[in-house]
Amino acid sequence: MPLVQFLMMEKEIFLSQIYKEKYMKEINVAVTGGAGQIAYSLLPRLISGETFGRDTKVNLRLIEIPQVVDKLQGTIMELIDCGFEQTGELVSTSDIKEGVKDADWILLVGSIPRGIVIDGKKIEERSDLLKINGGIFTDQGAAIGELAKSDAKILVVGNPANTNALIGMNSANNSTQQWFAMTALDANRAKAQLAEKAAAEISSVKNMIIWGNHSPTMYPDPYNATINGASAAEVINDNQWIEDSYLPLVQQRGKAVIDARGASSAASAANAAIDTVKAVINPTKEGDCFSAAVVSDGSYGIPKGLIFGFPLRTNSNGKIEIIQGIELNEFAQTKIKVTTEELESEREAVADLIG
Ligand code: NAX
Repeated sequence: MPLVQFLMMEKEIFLSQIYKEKYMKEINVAVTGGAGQIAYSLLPRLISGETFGRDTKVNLRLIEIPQVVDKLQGTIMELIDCGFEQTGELVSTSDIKEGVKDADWILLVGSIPRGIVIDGKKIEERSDLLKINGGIFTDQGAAIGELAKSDAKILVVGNPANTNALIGMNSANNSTQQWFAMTALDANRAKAQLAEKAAAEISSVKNMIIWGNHSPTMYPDPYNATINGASAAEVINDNQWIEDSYLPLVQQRGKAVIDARGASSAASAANAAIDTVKAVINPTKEGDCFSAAVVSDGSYGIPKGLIFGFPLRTNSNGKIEIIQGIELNEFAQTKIKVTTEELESEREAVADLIG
């Protein structure tokens, strides 16, 4: 390589290093389930500048169970090889306390899946799943409440996401931190179905609200969603399709992906996690909302304290608000009642874990 070209390259590297050290903001992000499928799609996007901005260096802590933690070295090698300017420290650990210390964001992706065999018993029942994961989220919540930053944001992806978040939040017992359970994948799936049915651009679908639980009882609201500003249900004008096809399509999409792919949704789930983080840290555009489950303050008659999917917006001061005044027709009210009852029965099943 000619000397001049070599010197120019060296100068560029030197300047970018100085810029990084002097001017970049820094953020600590912890991810559990770091060696899992979703994490594989998620992690590069967390440290590429796409999610937290090009001016923010991301220190990433990957957390795994002790049996798997060594594998994270391979993931870290790949993350280094991506060569993103925004990459800060990359750490792997099986110690949740080390992982979440001073964290700004914590993505709780890891959990024990349905169907796993524990002590010779195949875990199939939702109540067993709730209890097993409950134990994990109690410890993780306590560590977060004690050690993460006071304004930390926590996004629970691992299922059963709403009730895991409920357990984690109660265990954290830190009112200045904010907990979310992910429903953005459901919202993206619902938007895609509505856009396809209306032969509209997906970017024209707004205000997609997922009410309730991230489970087949969720209600992906087609009446308040809009396509080019008009009610999606009115644009589509086919109530039978909405009730008989659209709702089951969205509610059962996860299972359909598993049946087709032989593995659960990973790229789209990672994408939804990124969408949620971006929606939380950036002001929401007028006339739109984002979907995630947060603790109910009694809005829309939902029992206080449940982690419930609501229409949310981030205001210009960075505060997350539950959007008020959305009209709910009789159909919506029936659906919301079902998902509320499911969440109440999940809360009942883990009552001993939430004090
Ligand atoms: P994988 O089984 O590929 O990965 C999970 C990883 O979590 C494993 O590597 C496991 O060792 C780790 N893990 C388990 N317990 C842990 C603990 N206590 N601390 C740290 N790590 C732990 O699952 P993946 O496909 O990545 O899915 C992860 C979770 O996301 C599952 O619970 C899944 O059901 C849930 N999903 C949630 C979605 C949502 O919209 N909220 C959609 C996609 C996905 O199904």
